[in-house]
Amino acid sequence: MKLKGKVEAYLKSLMSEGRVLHFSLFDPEKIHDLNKLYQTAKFLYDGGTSAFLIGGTLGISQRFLDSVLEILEDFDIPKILFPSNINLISDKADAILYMSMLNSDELYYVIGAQVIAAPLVKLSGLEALPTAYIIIGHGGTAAHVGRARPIPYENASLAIAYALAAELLGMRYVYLEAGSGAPEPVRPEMVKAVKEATNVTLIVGGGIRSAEKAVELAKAGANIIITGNIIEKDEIKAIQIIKAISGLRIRNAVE
Ligand code: 1GP
Repeated sequence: MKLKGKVEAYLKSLMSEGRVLHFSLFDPEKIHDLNKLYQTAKFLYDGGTSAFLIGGTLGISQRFLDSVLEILEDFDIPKILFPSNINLISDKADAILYMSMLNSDELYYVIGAQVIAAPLVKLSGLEALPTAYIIIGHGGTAAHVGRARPIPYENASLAIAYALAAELLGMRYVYLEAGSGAPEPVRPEMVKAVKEATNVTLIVGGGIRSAEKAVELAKAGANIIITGNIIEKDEIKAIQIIKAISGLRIRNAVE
């Protein structure tokens, strides 16, 4: 099924039932075997993941990105780009998190890359999901490369201010990112505070490694939970996370 142009509606329809979604993140830079990618993708798809997110911080070739997307084509869920830079764009995906790293000190990550990529995104027909990317706490490689000034884990009021600014600017998605492999994920207190203060679709990722933590964040108000590292390290745990949050029905729905 071609989902280009229908991704946001698809996600909304799931969320309107009170579902919390799970996106499986694949970092092409860490994929060494496309057969293995297919097996893993099938396992996650059969387990009930809602979408595949494709992205990473370090560079990869366009050809390899296309090969990864061709492998994922078999699965009937959205393939969404999660680009760290302008090289991670392919019309073989359905949609793109069209992101601005709001707490970067580097103008390039706030608006520069977006300007360079805009004509290409338009031409590709990719569905753009306007997303505020906000780095929290540890921040990982994304914080380092993106020259972020991470918001401390406990500073929920600052996170609210950023998320509100994003909403007032018209962004429909806010991604609270603790960084891939972060020792501590975003705290539920911050997720709850941001959810209560805004009406955006709230994405939370970075350092989520257990079903308990994922459920805690979902109950706090996350609409979409992202996991990346755990998929590479422990597929069974990844499935447990998917199953745990897909069983939830929460009145977090975005209006
Ligand atoms: C990173 O939020 C994502 O951008 C996922 O983080 O790899 O720690 O799951 P993990």
